Amino acid sequence: MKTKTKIAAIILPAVLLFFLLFLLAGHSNWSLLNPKGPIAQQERNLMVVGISLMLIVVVPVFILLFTFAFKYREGNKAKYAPNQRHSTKFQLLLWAIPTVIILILAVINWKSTHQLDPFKPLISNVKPITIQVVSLPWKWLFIYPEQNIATVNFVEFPQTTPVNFQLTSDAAMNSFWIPQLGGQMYAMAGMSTQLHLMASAPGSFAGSAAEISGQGFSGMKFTAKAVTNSDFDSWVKSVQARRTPLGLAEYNKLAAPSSNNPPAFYSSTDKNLYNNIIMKYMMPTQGIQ
Ligand SMILES: [Cu+2]
Repeated sequence: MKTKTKIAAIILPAVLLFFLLFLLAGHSNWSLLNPKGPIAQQERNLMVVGISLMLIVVVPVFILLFTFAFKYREGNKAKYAPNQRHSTKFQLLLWAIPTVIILILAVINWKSTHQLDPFKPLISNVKPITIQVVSLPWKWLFIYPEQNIATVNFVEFPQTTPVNFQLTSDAAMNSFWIPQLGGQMYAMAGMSTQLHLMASAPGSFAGSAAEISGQGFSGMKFTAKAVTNSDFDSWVKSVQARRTPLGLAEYNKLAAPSSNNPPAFYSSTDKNLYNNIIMKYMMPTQGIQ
């Protein structure tokens, strides 16, 4: 190998490696690489493992691309072999590496797809909390059936407690996403989906609508706040103490289109509100009119 080829063969992988390390450094805005809960952590690891395995093919391909272009450039006296047709060794290598990588990826993905099924409750000694989520145009409504309160564009729950989100929509289909806690889940009218998440420590996490749903979509953001158990209890009491019940009239106002809604808090809700919203699309005469 000539000196220049050697230099290229060292610099190229070094640049790629540096870029990869920069990506993995966990820049604060890159929430997917900065997980704050067990589900998001496993999903991040899965992404890193998958990308690393694929780089085993991608990095050599790019190194070879530049090496060949440099070696067989005009004016260089590289060996000219126009009758070269077949190399069993090379063919074996060419097929074996991707086959092994795909087998490893298949096993890892099969296992983690079942392990990280969003509908599967998390294993924990702590009693889970249920929060019902309704996608409205263009805001998120959170109903706490156990605490009998509701909020808009703000959701609070205790840390290290499994959160059982039940999701539906009283409008177009949408996607509920708290990137630092886990992947998205669809919210669809006339049915209820589930998403099980948990925060490992107190903190505020950005939540959004990950599916374009119309005019006010960009303002359909919320804060997900994880707090200690005692902080959660006192927060629930403070919301219950407000005199702002979420009756049918208030709900219908909320369900009407509006954009960039600030957080709102309701001291009580109708026990069947969530089910009625679903039934509205199943049996129109039984649900909310
Ligand atoms: Cu799809």
